Amino acid sequence: MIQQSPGGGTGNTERKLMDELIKAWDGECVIVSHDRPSGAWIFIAIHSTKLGPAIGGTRMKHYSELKDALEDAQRLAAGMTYKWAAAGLRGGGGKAVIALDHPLDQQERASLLRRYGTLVRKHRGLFLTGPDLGTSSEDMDIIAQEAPSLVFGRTLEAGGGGNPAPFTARGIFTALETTAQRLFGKGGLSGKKILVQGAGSVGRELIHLLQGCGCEVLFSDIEEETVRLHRNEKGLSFVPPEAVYETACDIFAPCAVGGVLNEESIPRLRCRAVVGGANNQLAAPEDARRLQDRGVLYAPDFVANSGGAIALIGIETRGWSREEAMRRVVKAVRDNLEAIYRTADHEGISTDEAARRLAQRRIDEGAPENEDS
Ligand code: PPY
Repeated sequence: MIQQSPGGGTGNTERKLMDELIKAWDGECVIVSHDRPSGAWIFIAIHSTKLGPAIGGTRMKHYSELKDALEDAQRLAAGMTYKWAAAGLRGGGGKAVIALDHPLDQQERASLLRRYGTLVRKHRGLFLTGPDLGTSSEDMDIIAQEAPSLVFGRTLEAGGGGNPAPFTARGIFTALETTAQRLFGKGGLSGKKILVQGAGSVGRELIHLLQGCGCEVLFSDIEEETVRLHRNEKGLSFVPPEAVYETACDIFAPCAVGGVLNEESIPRLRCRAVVGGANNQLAAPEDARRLQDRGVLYAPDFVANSGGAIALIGIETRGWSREEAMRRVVKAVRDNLEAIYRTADHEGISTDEAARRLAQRRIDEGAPENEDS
């Protein structure tokens, strides 16, 4: 539950922390709205519009503190700036967070999404959105009723690109193959032990792809129902959440929450590489160096998980078929990651630093659309 004073505002300390977050941020602006009927707070963080209008998903969930919702929006928006730039697409970085005050029934949820759609429309194309954690293609249909042509990832029936998860998973799978080839040579992923943290919409698809190529898949999740399904029906080995970091595996694939690679978890890792789909996997920039020092090869998250974003933009603005989108995703992720690993090696820098340099170069040049991506 969001800490609120009786007047519905936030407490003084929290207010100060939020002031600090906004002052310290290197992004352009944050649009803040309090949705009175539902009590939800909405943050639309616009990190950079240098390459184009800000485009990023809408995340909807509960936060134990409101400042965490603001910080999430800001960090995720910055990630989108790098994601679009690295992919060679003309999009700016933005992300929206709808921080729920209490659980909503279907009707309340739909009305909130409509009011949110109106808010997006009022900004006249500064920010375009799509599905993210806690929102679906069906939710995008509702938002798009109020904000036509500003929403990606609507249902196929409504004429949208649908659920991006299969494309995101394919991109992560490609990142795993590219990384395995670098580490283990020709045999690649075959026979390798991969630990997938989080079997949600993307994790589930990834597990399916890994099973199809002769990997030994371990998984972890916090949802009882998901654990039951994967353990009993799919026969996968389950790793309890508290044992994930010290479990020996070839590649660790975080596909759940952000911030899992930190000062405390990195020394415990027993894997050769980290390649996953979660956004903002590094808790702090220096964690990239910590991984490097431990000899763990890290596929920068905004490259490994860019498949969904690339596919939705291609399908909805360039007329790509789903097959073509899949091909483009594979090529973009593989080419970028190979270049990043090469640069990191040559320059003796972390892979995260190499990926940021690649993206920053495209931002500084105001890079034209990469027709290959
Ligand atoms: C992400 O990749 O994190 C996204 O937010 C994907 C996305 C893609 C297209 C529109 C909005 C969000």
